Amino acid sequence: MRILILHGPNLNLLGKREPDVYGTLTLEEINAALRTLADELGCEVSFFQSNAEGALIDAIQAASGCCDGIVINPAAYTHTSIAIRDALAAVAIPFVEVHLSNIHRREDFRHKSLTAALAVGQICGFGLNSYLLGLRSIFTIAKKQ
Ligand code: CA2
Repeated sequence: MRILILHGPNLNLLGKREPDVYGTLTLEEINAALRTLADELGCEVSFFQSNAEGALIDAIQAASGCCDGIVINPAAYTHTSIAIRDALAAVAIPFVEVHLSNIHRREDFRHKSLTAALAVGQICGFGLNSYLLGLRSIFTIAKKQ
């Protein structure tokens, strides 16, 4: 089983800026923790981060036929990208939407997600654990399919 972990724009800055909002872990440390969990679960994981909407869409399309599940933090594109939503709908791979922060207790414009309605579920507000819970959840779903 193979799970794709997708990180959206600016998440490459994790650990370097705004630690009060997003914590002190770097993206590399988050990916390392996900790899450790994937080894425990017995699944393969691949990682992709981009600041570009089109590159994220290409990665979603490329997952078709090779990935059984997706954990995605679309970052700011959560709130704006119909194109990412359409790509997720087109590939029809089960996915979990994750966020480090609790988007529902932040600015109003972060309350809306264009992708959550297509997701198996949304996990937000738990920092690294949002990703780890996301991986555990999508692993369980994908195993049943
Ligand atoms: O809480 C999350 O995971 C978000 O997806 C993070 C996005 C934000 O636009 C969403 O509303 C919620 C922002 C990611 C930017 O990450 C940074 C990390 C360090 C410094 C600056 C930005």
